[in-house]
Order: sequence, then structure tokens, then C-alpha cells
Amino acid sequence: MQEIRKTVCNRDCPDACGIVATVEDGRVVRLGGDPSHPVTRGFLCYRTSRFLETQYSPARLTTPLLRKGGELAPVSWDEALDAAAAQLLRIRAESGPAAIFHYRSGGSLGMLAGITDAFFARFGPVTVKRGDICSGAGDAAQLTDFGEEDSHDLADLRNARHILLWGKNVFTSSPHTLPVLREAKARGAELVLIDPVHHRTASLCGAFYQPRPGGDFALAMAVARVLFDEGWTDPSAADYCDHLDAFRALAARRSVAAWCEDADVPASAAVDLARRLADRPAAILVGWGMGRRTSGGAIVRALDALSAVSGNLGVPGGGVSFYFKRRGAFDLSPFQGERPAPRTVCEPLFGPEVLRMSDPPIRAVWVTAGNPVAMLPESETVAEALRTRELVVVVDAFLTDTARLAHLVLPTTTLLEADDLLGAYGHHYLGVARPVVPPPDGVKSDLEIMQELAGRVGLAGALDGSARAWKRRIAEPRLAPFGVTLDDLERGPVRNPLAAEVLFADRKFPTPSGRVNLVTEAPEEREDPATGEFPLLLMALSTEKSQSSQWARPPEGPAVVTVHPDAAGGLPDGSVCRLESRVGAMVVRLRHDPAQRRDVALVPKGGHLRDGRCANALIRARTTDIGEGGALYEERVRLAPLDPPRAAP
Ligand SMILES: Nc1nc2c(c(=O)[nH]1)N[C@H]1C(S)=C(S)[C@@H](COP(=O)(O)OP(=O)(O)OC[C@H]3O[C@@H](n4cnc5c(=O)[nH]c(N)nc54)[C@H](O)[C@@H]3O)O[C@H]1N2
Ligand SMILES: Nc1nc2c(c(=O)[nH]1)N[C@H]1C(S)=C(S)[C@@H](COP(=O)(O)OP(=O)(O)OC[C@H]3O[C@@H](n4cnc5c(=O)[nH]c(N)nc54)[C@H](O)[C@@H]3O)O[C@H]1N2
Ligand code: SF4
Ligand SMILES: [Mo]
Repeated sequence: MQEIRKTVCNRDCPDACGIVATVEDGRVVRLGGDPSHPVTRGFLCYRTSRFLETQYSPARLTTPLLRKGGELAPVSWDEALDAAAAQLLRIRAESGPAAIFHYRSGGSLGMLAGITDAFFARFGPVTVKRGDICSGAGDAAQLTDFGEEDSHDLADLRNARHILLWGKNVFTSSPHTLPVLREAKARGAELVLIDPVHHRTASLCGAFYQPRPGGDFALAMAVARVLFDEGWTDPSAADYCDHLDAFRALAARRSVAAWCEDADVPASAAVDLARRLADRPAAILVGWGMGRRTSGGAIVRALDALSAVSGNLGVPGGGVSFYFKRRGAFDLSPFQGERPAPRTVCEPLFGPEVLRMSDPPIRAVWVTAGNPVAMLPESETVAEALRTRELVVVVDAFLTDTARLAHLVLPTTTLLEADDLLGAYGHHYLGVARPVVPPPDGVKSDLEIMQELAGRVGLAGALDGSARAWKRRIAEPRLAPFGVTLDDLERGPVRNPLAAEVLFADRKFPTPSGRVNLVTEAPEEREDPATGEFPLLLMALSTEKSQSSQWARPPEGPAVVTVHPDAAGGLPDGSVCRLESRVGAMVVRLRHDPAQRRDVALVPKGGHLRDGRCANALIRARTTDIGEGGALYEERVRLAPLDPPRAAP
């Protein structure tokens, strides 16, 4: 007998899709997108359409693993949790809770993933992460400028005359924005893409500008200069913007031609973009990738300022969207502790900081919903940091690069088994995830794991409650006043009633002055002294085929690196060669693409370290200008032939 069951995707993706699963004799046989979900519209992405391979993969962990005599060996849950509890209690007693580092990433964006925070806040508080590898710079930029970070309703794009996709690959990273963009186009909106990388999204746009990576600040200043010089700014901008004169002076520091030369685009690009912004309403969609560089925060601040001075804030069809406040409808206070964490580890600096910290040193690391060895920069340093701890516990469904270094691995649920509550960072709909099948024997949810551990460390009762009870606790405080209950959410997607259709419609901003805080300083960009030796910028970008390090089917052979033919140093298309940075190297297969710039080398993000495909083994741990994001796209690399084969001795 076939049965249809619905859930919501909990992956780290802006779309939070409604999933329709067909279940036959307790097994999921088909996955599709929910046609009744207003954003999902009946389709799923490549990676989740193929998730059944992952769900039923023989590599799935179904028993805890404990390191014994150097090897990870299967043990019972009692033995696993007793061991975890005994070690955590001992380390806390000897060195205090700051010696324990709890690291949680985005493996599940469900709100109930916060249960691990709740545990460690009560057990400690322990050391936690600060900054954000993903969006730290952009978040900080928008909070600095507007005092708040949210977006217009996704459907409001239909009101735009112009849509500027600034560093954004919607085909790969937010496929459910595509139907809305197509509708906007059908209604006459003009689309433009600004991205150093040529990708499929260019095919959707009437114009495509390809600045140098990080050249966006200069390009934005050129656009601002045109807006001011032509008198195209909003005459009332001074009413709701602080530092308007200083911003104008910043843009006037150079000519339009000089700014554009710096950005490596023709001067006509600035005029064209300014014309679009002045032909209101124009919406800017700011990609998440652009901020992952040393000037990332300044760039997003410059785009915020462009939207503000051109009069596109607070109007239907306008805005400068970076993020949708996915937690905004929920009350997460039950996960917080009474006292703040004793100290923090900067996420992009995970490896070096864990190795360096003293008084007390980090002795134990608890990793959940993340694969820091593969996904954080300087993979070898992250691995070294974990290898040298006394206790590393990893909660995951697979034996990742990180789990392989653990003393204890606890098997957990997948997105089809999740029992959770979701918001989205790409639209305003809320949803409930319910297991479409129960987890296999031997697998526990994060909630069950933390509850059972709590009972072993003197916190019995502290985390009690079924998943449903926790959902109610999180959802209803803010939603009930709007007449929305958990039961409503369980019936289907509900638009977050707290989210405005048009953000800042009254042009009041929750900054200290109530006005937009315009950027007034250019970022300090210094030419890397090693540019000559390492001529290419490495960009490890999202690929359709994986969710970070989670692949529908892990690829085989060397990772593919894409470069302009002129940047290949004479190495032919299809050849196998080395990609080298100052901190690491990997064997790659070369792909020539004449549509790319001559100063970038593109590889897929999420390659596994054990397969020699991990870009982060080549990337140094560095932070962005603000917000402590990861400057992930700022590492210089070169191509080199493979070592000539040596004669056998
Ligand atoms: N298929 C797939 N989808 C994903 C993910 C995945 O791994 N695979 N990851 C998810 C995650 S974790 C996130 S955070 C989101 C969004 O994560 P991303 O995939 O990072 O999001 P995009 O908004 O497409 O931003 C990437 C784009 O930014 C561009 N970019 C980089 N540097 C610059 C620059 O200096 N200037 C300009 N103008 N552009 C630049 C890149 O060329 C690229 O086209 O996607 C999610 N979606
Ligand atoms: N070079 C480079 N590095 C990057 C990026 C880049 O563009 N370039 N992108 C960065 C970005 S945007 C991000 S967000 C990070 C992502 O980095 P991570 O969040 O570490 O990404 P994943 O590899 O998806 O790891 C998530 C893990 O969680 C597990 N998991 C899934 N569901 C659950 C669950 O319910 N419970 C638990 N406990 N585990 C679960 C999965 O099996 C997987 O192993 O990577 C960053 N790293
Ligand atoms: S990963 Fe994103 S696009 Fe794919 S099904 Fe999940 S929410 Fe939808
Ligand atoms: Mo991310």
C-alpha cells in the first residue's frame, strides 16, 4: 500500500521546501516537491530529489561507535552515552566547563536542533562558537546599516521594474526563487547579474557584468557617483539616511572611470546599473557568497547604501535583500541558559584557536550537525585540533571527515526522519517537519540523545518533553497572538505573520538614530604580495550536486578545477594537474572555460578531505572585515604539472 506523507526540508538552504514522500511498506519510494506549498511549487532541487540514495545508503550509521585501541568499534547506546557522560563530567570537574567546546553547524536548520545548545548551556555553560562561516560579514553589514536584517516578501519581486542579482547563483543555491524571477520578467522586469563567475543565472538576465572578485565595492562607488552626478538620488534621502554627505564624498573620491577600472568593468556598467536603480522600483538581491572575502562586509554595506540613496528602500518592488529572518517567528529562549558562555571560538578560526587556547585548554569538542574538517578553512589544522583533544564526540548520520577523528560517533536522523519546526532564509513561510518514516533501529534524534545524556549528568528532567511539546513551546509564544497555533502549522505552510510584506515601509530603521547608517569608508584592500607566484583566486562554490559536504553520490577521481584557457599555464583541457596554494595542494582535473575571468580558479565546495578533493585544505583560516565570517574566496593558487613520474629504484 502506498501512502503520501508530507514534511519540510531541514537542509541549510534558503528554500525550506515542502516535501511529498511516497511511502510503501515502511520505505520511502519517491520524493517530490509539495505542489500546494506557495514557494516549493511542486519541485525539489537536484540534491534532495536524489536523497533516497543517501537515505538508504549502506554507509548510513546505525550504531554508536567508540574508539577502542585506535579503532572505532560498534557499541550499545548505553555504553556510548555512559562513556560520554563520564568523560564530560570528569573534564568539567578537573578544568571547568570552558574546557568543553560545543560546535553546532547547519546540518539541520530545524529549531529543535537548538536542544544541544540547551544541554550545554545547562551543563556548563561551555565554550561555544562566535562569528559565522556562512554569512557573518553580510549579517553584520545589514545590522550595522539598518539595525535589522530581513527581506521583503519573496512575491514582492513581482513589483520590481529592475532586479539586480548581485553575486547570486539562483539556479544552484536558491532554485525556488527562479519561478518568481521568471514571473517578474514576464511582467516586464529587467534582470542583471553582477558576478565574477559566469554561471547559468546569466542566461536569465538581460545583462551580465563580471567584475574582479571583490571589485564590487569600487563598482558600487562608481554607481553611487553616477547617481549623485546625474541627480538621480532620492531627494528625500537626507531625511532617512545618516552620513549622506560623507557617503557622497566617498563616491566622489575617484572618477567613474577610475572606480570602474578598479572593478575591472567598463564604465558603461556603472551608468547602466545607476539607470536601473533610478528607474524605481529596483530590488537588489545580495548573494551570500560575495561576503566571504576580506572586504565582504564593506561590499554589502555599499549595496545597502546604493539601495538607500536611490530611494529603493521601503517601497514595493525595492529593497536590498540578503536574508529572511528565519527564526523571527519563534521563541528560542528555552534553549538559552541563565549565564553567558565563558568564552568563544571564532568559527572560521576553529583550527588555530582550538589548538592555541589555554587556561583551560579545550579538552573536549562536541560536534553536531557539522563537518568542520571538510567545511572550515585550513582543514588540516582543524583535523589536527581534533586529533589532539582528549574527547571528540560527533553526532551525524555518516562517517564524515570529522567523524573519522572522533572518539565517539553517535548516529542520528536524516531530513526524512526529522521532527522539527522550520523557518526559511529565502522566504517567509514556516513549516513543520514530521518523520515520513521512523529512523532505523539504533538511530536516535538529537533531542533523544541530549535528553538521555541529561539524565546521566545530573540534569534529569531539564530537557523533558516530546518533540511536539518542544515545537509548541517554541512556536506559540510569538504566533498565538496572531491566532496561529502549532496545529495550524501542522496543516501546511503558514506565512510568518510577524514579517512585513515590504520591509521598512515607514522608512524608520531600528538603528540608534532611527535612520540608515550609510557607509563612509572604503575597505583597505592590499595587493597580496604573492600574486605573481599564485595568480588565481580560488573560489570553492556551491554545486547543484551537493549540500556542502553531503553528496547525493560522492564523485570519484580528482576534483574538477575550472579556469580560463589563458590561465591554464599551457596545461590542456582535461589534463590532471596540481592545484597549489601556500598551505596545501591537491590533484585536480582541469577544465577550460573561456567564459570565466583569467584570475579565478573554480572548484566545487564540499569535497572530502579523505578523497583529496577538499578545497579547504588549500585555504587559510582568515576572517572577514566585519562579523567574523570566513574569508573563504580570498586564497591565491596556481596550477602546476603533476610531478614527473620517477623511475623505479
Ligand atoms: N546546491 C547547493 N545549494 C546550496 C548549498 C550547496 O552547498 N549546494 N549551500 C547552501 C548554503 S550553506 C548557503 S549559505 C546558500 C547560499 O550560498 P551560496 O551558494 O554561497 O550563494 P550565492 O548567493 O549563490 O553566492 C554565490 C555566488 O557569489 C559569487 N561571488 C563570490 N565572490 C563574489 C564577489 O566578490 N563579487 C560578486 N559579485 N559575486 C561573488 C559567486 O561567484 C557565486 O556565484 O546556498 C545554499 N544552497
Ligand atoms: N571553501 C569553502 N568552504 C565553505 C563554503 C564555501 O563556499 N567554500 N561554504 C560555507 C558555508 S556557506 C557553510 S553554511 C558551511 C557548511 O558547513 P557544514 O554545516 O559543516 O556543512 P555540511 O557538510 O552540510 O555538514 C552538515 C553535517 O550535518 C549532518 N546532519 C544532517 N542532518 C543532521 C541532524 O539532524 N543532526 C545532526 N546532528 N547532524 C545532521 C550531515 O550528515 C553533515 O555531515 O561551509 C562553509 N564552508
Ligand atoms: S535543499 Fe533546498 S531546494 Fe532542495 S529540497 Fe531542500 S529546501 Fe528545497
Ligand atoms: Mo551557508
